Amino acid sequence: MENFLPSSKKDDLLSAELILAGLRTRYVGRPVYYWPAIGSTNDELKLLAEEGAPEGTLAIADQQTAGRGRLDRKWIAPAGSSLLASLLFRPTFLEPNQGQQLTMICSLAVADAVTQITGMQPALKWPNDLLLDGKKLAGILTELGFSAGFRSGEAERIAWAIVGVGLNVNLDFQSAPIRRAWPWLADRAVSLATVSGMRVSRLRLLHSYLGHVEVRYDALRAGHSPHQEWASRLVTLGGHVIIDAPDGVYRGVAEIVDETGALMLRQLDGRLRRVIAGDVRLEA
Ligand code: BT5
Repeated sequence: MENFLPSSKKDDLLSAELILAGLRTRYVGRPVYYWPAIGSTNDELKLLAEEGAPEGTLAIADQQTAGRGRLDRKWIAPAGSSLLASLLFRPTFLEPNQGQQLTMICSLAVADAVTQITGMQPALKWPNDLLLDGKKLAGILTELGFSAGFRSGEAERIAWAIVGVGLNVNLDFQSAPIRRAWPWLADRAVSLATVSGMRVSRLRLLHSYLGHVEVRYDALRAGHSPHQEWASRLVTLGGHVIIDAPDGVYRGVAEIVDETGALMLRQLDGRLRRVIAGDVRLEA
């Protein structure tokens, strides 16, 4: 198979002008900040958020020198290969513990875009992954900033929320250069190009994603929870799982996820444990 490393095809290029030229949204993706290379789009957008950037602002890069996953893990993406995009929300209508609903709508919107542009249907995996052929296609990193009211005792609110998406598009994790550089990803990661056997336009994926985010975020603001749809598409629900959580390793059956995105695990001793964050894998 072809290497799927960067090409000069127009379809594969990103720039603020190209992004804005084809954008059909009212506010999601506006304004757009594009960098050929930057540390992390989430970090840049956080600075912009603190300077008052509006809801919908998009920070996007062709390459990141310090791309992050959760718990400061690294996100790997060679130049020209991926969609690395962060969106700013100011969801003052959400309760402070409902931030995960933004991860839900953006995960669903990435899946919508992949299906619209390639016809493939990725699976969702709790809490923040998209999978194809059982391997990781995309990861989402949601970060929240809180503000307390002016008078003491007032409830704190979500002042800003940044949702960063890393989507593997035109790269082959089995190719020799990528295997050499990141051997641990070869069996765990996958790209749209590998599964479809074709190059996929990052620009078309991005436009589709932003459009779906806007529809879903408008619905969320109007009071429609994405929880049911998101939960119904999670691959791990109902299975015997092992969860590596920040405070320990837990085994059991992943029964449900609640409205806040927490996973309810029926442990081997019958007790139900609520897990807010962690990595889940099916028991072998
Ligand atoms: C995530 O973290 O999956 C969230 C990734 C979010 C990346 C985006 S890119 C735009 C924005 N700016 C940023 O700086 N970040 C966001 P987590 O669940 O912790 O998964 C991280 C783990 O996934 C790593 O430890 C690797 O094992 C694996 N990984 C790294 N790069 C990968 C890739 N390209 N494809 C699949 N898996 C990868």
